[in-house]
Amino acid sequence: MHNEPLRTVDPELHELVLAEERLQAQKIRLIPSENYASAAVIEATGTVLTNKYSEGYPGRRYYEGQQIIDQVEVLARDRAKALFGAEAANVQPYSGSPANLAVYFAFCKPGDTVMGMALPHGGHLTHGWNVSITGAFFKSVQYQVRKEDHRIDYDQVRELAREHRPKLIFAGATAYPRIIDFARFAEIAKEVGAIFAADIAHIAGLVAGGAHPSPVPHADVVTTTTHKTLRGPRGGMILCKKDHRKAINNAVFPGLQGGPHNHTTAAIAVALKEAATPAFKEYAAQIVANAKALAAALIERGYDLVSGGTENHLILIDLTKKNVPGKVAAQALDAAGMVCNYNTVPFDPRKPMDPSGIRLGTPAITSRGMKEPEMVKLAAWMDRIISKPEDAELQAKVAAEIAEHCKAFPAPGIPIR
Ligand code: DSN
Repeated sequence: MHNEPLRTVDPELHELVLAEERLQAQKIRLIPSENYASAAVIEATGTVLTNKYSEGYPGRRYYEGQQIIDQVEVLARDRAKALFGAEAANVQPYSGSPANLAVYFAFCKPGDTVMGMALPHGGHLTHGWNVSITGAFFKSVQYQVRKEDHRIDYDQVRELAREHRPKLIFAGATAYPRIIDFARFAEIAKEVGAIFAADIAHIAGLVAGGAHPSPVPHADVVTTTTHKTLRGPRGGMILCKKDHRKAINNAVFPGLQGGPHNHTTAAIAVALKEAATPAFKEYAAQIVANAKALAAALIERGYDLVSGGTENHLILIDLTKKNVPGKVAAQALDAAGMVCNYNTVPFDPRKPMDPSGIRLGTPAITSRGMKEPEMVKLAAWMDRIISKPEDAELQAKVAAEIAEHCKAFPAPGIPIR
């Protein structure tokens, strides 16, 4: 029983995995935080490293038998430091939210003032939004984008920081299509004596591949997930200046977590090795080129893009002028083989569960080898569906066209069956 394959032990679950494989292979996946991990990354996550407990850090563990695990973690840590040019790295956070919580725990006490970008303006829940523990346990001051151009209002960031003197300032976003000026944030943080944390979860692959400026020279701490543009397993990572290494390590373990997920650490090491290759640099540049091409093709078809376009991997469309709610559009697109998510747009008059926009990203389709000509086709497919979101027959027809189209672009990590 213990050595039988999944298909024998649990045919029901095995069939669900195969069905998800088919979905991921046949659809154009446009959620900007998703990707296709390579076969090697997936293989590393499915290894016996999952069997081992290793609370502590390499050379200082609370369990014996760490001869191999220590080497795995050191490899991942060293590769992270080398790839991003960081003085210290912690590869144990279970994902992005725990990584961010560790930063709060390292530098703040409950009730302290913190600053981050408001969620409806593109920030993340853990940057102090009110429904998150980070908004409930800290006094959170939220900055926004400007109404006229949807760019971060750095003057407002500075004014708020001078007024509220936060302990910690977060930069980083989940729905911001523009380059973030990390040097400017660092200047503001320095002026008010705050710790500057850059959350690069969305853009870590772009930073590693040289397609977005790096926060590492400017920030005290940099947090990231490892599974978005970086194309690793689901996990998290914290880079920091060496003066903060102890505080960050203590905050992750024993502060927040128990044993690290060693199979994930191994897969992060693999992803970091892949991210150090010339091919990854090309991929990072192509993500941005694809996003720009898709944005241009959508603008040509009369779509209203937040900030007027993109400089990174994502696009936010405000569908107000098209008279289609974001949720309706996202559901129609999914039925037609294009998976995205509905999303608030800055100053959205509608509710988060029924907002005005949709969010698109190019990392996953770039990993499949799609380039600019495919972005023009994609905009045409999207436009056909959004123009008639109630037409189920059209959705089925486009879904079949897309499934056929996808055959020419095999998805990394998915066996061809
Ligand atoms: N849930 C992620 C995203 O989709 O942007 C952020 O954590």
